[in-house]
Amino acid sequence: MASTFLQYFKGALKIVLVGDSKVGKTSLLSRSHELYATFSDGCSFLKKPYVHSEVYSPTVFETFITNVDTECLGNYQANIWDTGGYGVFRSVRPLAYIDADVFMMCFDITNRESFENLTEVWLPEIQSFQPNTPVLFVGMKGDLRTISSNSESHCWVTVSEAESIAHQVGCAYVETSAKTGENVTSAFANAVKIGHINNKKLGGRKRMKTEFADLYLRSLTSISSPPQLTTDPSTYVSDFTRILEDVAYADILFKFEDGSQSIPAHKIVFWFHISAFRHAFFEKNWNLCEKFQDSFMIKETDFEGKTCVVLKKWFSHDIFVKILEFLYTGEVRISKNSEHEEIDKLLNVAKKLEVVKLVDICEYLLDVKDALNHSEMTEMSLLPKHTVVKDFFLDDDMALYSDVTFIIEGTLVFAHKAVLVARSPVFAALLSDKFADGRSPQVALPGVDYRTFLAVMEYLYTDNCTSLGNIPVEDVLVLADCLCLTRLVQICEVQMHKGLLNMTKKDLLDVLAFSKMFNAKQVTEWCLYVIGLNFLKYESVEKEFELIVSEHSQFFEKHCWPPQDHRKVLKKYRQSAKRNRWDKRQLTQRGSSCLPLNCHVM
Ligand SMILES: Nc1nc2c(ncn2[C@@H]2O[C@H](COP(=O)(O)OP(=O)(O)OP(=O)(O)O)[C@@H](O)[C@H]2O)c(=O)[nH]1
Ligand SMILES: [Mg+2]
Repeated sequence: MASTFLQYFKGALKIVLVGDSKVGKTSLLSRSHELYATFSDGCSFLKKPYVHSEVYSPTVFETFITNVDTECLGNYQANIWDTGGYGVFRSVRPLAYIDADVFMMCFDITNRESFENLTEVWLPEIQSFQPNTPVLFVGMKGDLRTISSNSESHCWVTVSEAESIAHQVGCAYVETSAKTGENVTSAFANAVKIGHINNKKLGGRKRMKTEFADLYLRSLTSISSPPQLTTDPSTYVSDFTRILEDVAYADILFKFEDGSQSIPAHKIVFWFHISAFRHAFFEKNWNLCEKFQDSFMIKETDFEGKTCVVLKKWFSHDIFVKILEFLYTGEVRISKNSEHEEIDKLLNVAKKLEVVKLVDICEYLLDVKDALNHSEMTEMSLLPKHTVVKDFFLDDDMALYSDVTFIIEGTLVFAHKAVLVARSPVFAALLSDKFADGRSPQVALPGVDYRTFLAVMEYLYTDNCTSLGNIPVEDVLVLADCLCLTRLVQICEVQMHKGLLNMTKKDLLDVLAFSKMFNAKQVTEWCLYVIGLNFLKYESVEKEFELIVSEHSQFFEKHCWPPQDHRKVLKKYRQSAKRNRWDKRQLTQRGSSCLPLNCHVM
């Protein structure tokens, strides 16, 4: 802490914001920076414009000095502390409570639980540490009250309810909105007034006289930011380009009447995207193919084990390659600057074969269609969005055209070597070596859950894993790791890390052991980061903790917070809190409440 900061810090009224995660504490403070000049750059007080963001990032700890304008007390210097609402920060949070002059207890008016937690969680917590510090109830996101059509709004906390509980606690209630700025000045002015009156009542400010005061005089290093989770770039396009180029598992051969070189391909790619071929190959419905008579002809007899399709003379080899590239990868390898003639030809073939998405793209390239949904147009995968994954892999028709079958929990799942081999190095080894005799193998995977397997198959075929929210992400991660699908492991990690901030000590240690076992390196780092922020809490898990610390000593040297000195003070402070147990029953006996009474909203 810079010495100038300390200088302001000693005289300022200390306001601490507490409340559940995501109720809007940090957003309220960002709005306050627009209203009040804040000392944040280390040399001057500045105002910063507020920009509302829907993107949320959790707070661990923040503090700054600001000038709060109040009607009756003038410009009042305040030291404001923002705390993180997540349970996992519980052990470090009290560091912000030391010598607090007033607490702003925040809840989200649209989240009843966050309101109930004011008396269930937050009052007991802060009162055990600071029994003589007054509080102010602050309802957040007041702007949402104007959305009357919301079907859940009948569950929201009403103003009269909030005022009634505040009254029982013996404090005032202010409703604000960081988004619109409504009542923000009123909330802070009230907090200052309440803190000021209480200090006067107690005979002057007690700050810097407590046994913890020297904590503030030492430097408190800032918290290192949480590790950033990343996902490798997709290899879908390059994998599917390889499938197109690899003739090994081709089951169809396109021949050209004009004598151009034949092209081997895979029937499965045509399943969804070209209905003409679907009718022909899968449904054997030749009548439906009649309208394509002037485009292609399917030979009933196989050629080298492949179905032979003869493309009529007017088909250009180069244009057909572009069609195939699109069907396999979703990419149109033609630029907007290409000759109109070439795009026209592609459009013509796309129309003939009824490849609807490609027709859209060509028309866009020819400026016939606007670019509005261009990204939607080019997004392509073997299974279009509306496909039910289960129907695709379990379909009996698919059995005819699959060349590998899995037996998962007694159910047959039909798949295609070409896709599996290109997408997973483990499948590449398993299917190319062991079953090189050309048979359609059946592979039993005992112990693998059926829904988990379908989720991984969906990823292999489409690059998406839409069921991740509905099935245990850990199961998908384990299978992804077994199949060396690094990117899918990372996708699971992004999903998994969200839960880590609200985990109990034991659960977090279990996740750490799990992530180490299954190469979830980013989750491992997150677990260590969270442990680093909760050293005091984890120290009590003696043996297991010692092992973790010795194994990752370098990590903890860098990422342990707060520093050793502060941890000692925090320990002492926590011990003192044990003497101040707060009982919820005090709510009903307002007169005897140990909470200092306050003034009313201005
Ligand atoms: N509509 C609306 N949304 C808000 C308002 N204030 C915050 N939010 C949204 O609520 C989410 C959480 O806001 P934060 O300010 O980060 O929440 P927090 O209480 O600091 O959360 P922790 O740091 O985890 O304790 C964000 O996505 C904000 O966009 C508000 O006044 N109105
Ligand atoms: Mg925050």
